[in-house]
Amino acid sequence: PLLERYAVVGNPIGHSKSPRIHSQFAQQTGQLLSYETLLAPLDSFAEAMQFFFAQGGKGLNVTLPFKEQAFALCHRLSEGARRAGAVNTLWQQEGELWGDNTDGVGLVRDLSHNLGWQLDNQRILLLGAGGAVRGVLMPLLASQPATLVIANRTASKAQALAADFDDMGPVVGCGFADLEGHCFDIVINGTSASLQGELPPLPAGILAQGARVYDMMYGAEPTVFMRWAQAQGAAQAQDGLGMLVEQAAQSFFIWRGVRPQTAKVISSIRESLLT
Ligand code: SKM
Repeated sequence: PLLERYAVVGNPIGHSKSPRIHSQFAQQTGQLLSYETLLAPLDSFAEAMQFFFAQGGKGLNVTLPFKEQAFALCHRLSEGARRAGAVNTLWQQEGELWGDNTDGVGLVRDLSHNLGWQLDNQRILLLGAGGAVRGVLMPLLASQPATLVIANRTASKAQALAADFDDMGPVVGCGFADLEGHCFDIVINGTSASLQGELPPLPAGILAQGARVYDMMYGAEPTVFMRWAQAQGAAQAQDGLGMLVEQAAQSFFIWRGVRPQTAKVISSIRESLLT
């Protein structure tokens, strides 16, 4: 085929913005490629993935609920993917399946490059202890926060996660109630609560003066978490659309060796959310 094929695989997958993002990257950089959505049956991710590559597919993004399965199927992993225990970017090289995880790089790039938030020496709070949080811990710790606290409904899960990464920097895990009396410069929501319109039970007063808040979720409207942050006096509250576009840019770079510009793509996807 004339166009090299890429896709994002998940279940469900209809909501994915990845095809729009990657076709804008391709257009902008003059790369000839196609990028589609691929709905894999819940019990047949491996088969769907193998079929895609057998048909000549060049690369896949992987989204929920298949990132851990993708990780397990890879022959070669980046350090980030190994640490995350999850893969969102797949490609083949010399007959082997390679995997990386670009979510954390995407988050850090959105925070520091796009938003201009300082990360080093900051007190950072991460909410949740699931895959989304595990996936971003390595790049976040690499940006040298003063402290990184992981808070979760089940404290033991946050503590176990922190223990997996404490060779990389000052990270601890706790329950939400344990946050009482502490405050943070940056708070990042990685719970899926936002999706259901729910708020993690956070004590008041955890935002330091001038604190900035980030929700990994995104949508047409500010998330409940962003509204909570504004009511608590946050200096800024941002959703996760920039992270989505930046993780895509990093995948595109891995596959094509070209780094696309993201600012215009972020605003164009933002507009499409509103219509
Ligand atoms: O990690 C990303 C994935 O690469 C693509 C995606 C999407 O298309 O919605 C979301 C995230 O899981």
